[in-house]
Amino acid sequence: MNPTKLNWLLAALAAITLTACSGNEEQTMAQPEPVHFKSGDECHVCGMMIDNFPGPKGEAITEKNQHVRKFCSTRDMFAWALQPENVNRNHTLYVHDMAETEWASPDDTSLIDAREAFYVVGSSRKGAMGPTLASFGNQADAGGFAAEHGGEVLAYSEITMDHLNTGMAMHSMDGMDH
Ligand code: CU1
Ligand code: ZN
Repeated sequence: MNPTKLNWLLAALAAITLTACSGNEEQTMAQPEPVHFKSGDECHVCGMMIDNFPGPKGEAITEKNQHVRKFCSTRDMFAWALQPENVNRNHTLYVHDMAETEWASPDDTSLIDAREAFYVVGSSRKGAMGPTLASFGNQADAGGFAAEHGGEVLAYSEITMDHLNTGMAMHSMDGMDH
């Protein structure tokens, strides 16, 4: 390769890198709206009928094909979202804000962005799969819940598989198709 060509190549590479770095304002695609739960919906992880159970639910709208996955509990939503094939995907995730709705039968008008939510892990309140993560739109509400029912407040990004399994009943992952 002659020097002129090399210089040209380097300049071109630099330009590409610059473009990539200034991608901050890359088009933010409109986030899909939450889908309401309906009677007969089954949990994508465990297969249970979702509306028979108390506690916050979760749902995912997949990044690629906008497939809707519904979960009986925030616990099962995380069990799916933290799988290696999902954890780095930008799936849209929703959970109920338990400050806005009843534990016994969460209302879908209070679905919030799961990635912005705060979670109480290890409280005494049970969801569909037993111990679960109580989800809240704001940290103070999560703190209030933890003061009353025990547990620790964590942000979405702080939650790991360990939080799902500590004190939580293990159950078969047989229904775990993706
Ligand atoms: Cu279940
Ligand atoms: Zn489930």
